[in-house]
Amino acid sequence: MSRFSSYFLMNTEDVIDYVKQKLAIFKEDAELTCKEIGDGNLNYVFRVVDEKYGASVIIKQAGHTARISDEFKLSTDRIRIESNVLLLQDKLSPGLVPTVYLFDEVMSCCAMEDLSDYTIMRTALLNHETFPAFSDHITTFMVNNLLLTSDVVMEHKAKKELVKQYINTELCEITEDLVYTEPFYDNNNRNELTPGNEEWIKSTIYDDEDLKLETAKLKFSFMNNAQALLHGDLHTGSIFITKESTKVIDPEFAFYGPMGYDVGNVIANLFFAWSNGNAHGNKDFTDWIEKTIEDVVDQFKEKFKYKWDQEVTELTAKQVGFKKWYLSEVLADIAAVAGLELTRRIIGLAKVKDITSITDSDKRIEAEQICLTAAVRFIKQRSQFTEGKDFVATFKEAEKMVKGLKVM
Ligand code: SR1
Ligand code: MG
Repeated sequence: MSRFSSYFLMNTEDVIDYVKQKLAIFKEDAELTCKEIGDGNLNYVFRVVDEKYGASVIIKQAGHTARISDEFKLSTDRIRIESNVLLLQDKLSPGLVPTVYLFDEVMSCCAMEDLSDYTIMRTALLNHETFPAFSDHITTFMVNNLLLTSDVVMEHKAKKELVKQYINTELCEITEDLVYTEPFYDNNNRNELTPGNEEWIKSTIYDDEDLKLETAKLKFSFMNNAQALLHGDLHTGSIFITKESTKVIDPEFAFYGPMGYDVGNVIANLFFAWSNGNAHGNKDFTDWIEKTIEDVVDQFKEKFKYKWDQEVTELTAKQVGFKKWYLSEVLADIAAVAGLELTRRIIGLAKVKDITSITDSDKRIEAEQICLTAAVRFIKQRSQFTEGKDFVATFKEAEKMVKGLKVM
């Protein structure tokens, strides 16, 4: 009987044995080494390399709790979701995700293409690198995966089958708590406010009852609007990138939810990169980020409309005016989710390095206040964001307001 016929959490030695038994990637006389390279919040990621011939593979394994904290008890089923979603996304948007070689239900792990020629996008953005092809790649990824898994295109019974397959109870609960609830209520006492910014955050976020009403509406839309199969955690740490190529990874939070969730996450995380560039006075970089944010929104709209006309199958969705209405709802969700992501990464426990690595305390507080000022507008005035430039203009106004307040 194989020692991999019942689940245990593997170490690097186990992983070497595992790939020898389970995969046909390596030669008989390969000299395998293995390192745990994960830096995400949930899983263990091993890179196995044949030092003799150069072949390599990634093994990703889920534990029964989150890697960052035992407080989060999680089903290992998330690896099934991740593997299946990657396989589906590879069909819907070829070339934009890593190839999956194997999914192992018993060991709750999967084997996939090693992308070590790529850099995690957040790391590259922290070095203020720019990626001219990014907006084109990410908008193709989002339009194809979102529109083609929706009721607008799919036969409705087949779509409902997918909704069932991708019920993702525990990971959705993390998002419901960390994105939609705790940043506004601190109900689990897990928020972490930057010293010196507490009073401002209290009056701008915790005490704003109108804001909390809007976020309550958005939470119930997140839980009930099974619009499309989302990636579910599409931040710049879930993207591997080079100048020429983009690969989206880590869809373990995937489930059927509102399309704007993915696009809003991309936008918010680009604003975090902007904030880092701004704190370091790198105008060329912030100019590129502004242009990229505009392009992501505008290219998403254009590709969405084009794909809609090509692919729509549903009779009632062809009704004149419906496409325009549908897209306007998605755009409002994009703005709202951008606001929610900006808020939760600053107030909640899962932070982003773009902000935490700003060592000058005044500059960090300023960056946080700019993000949160824009976030409140994105949430409350969400139906007013119809073009890329609206997003950037609001952020720049927020910057002026926060800097103006400091002068007074
Ligand atoms: C406990 S998990 C915290 C965060 O990490 C993931 O990447 C998701 O963004 C989640 O909200
Ligand atoms: Mg992740």
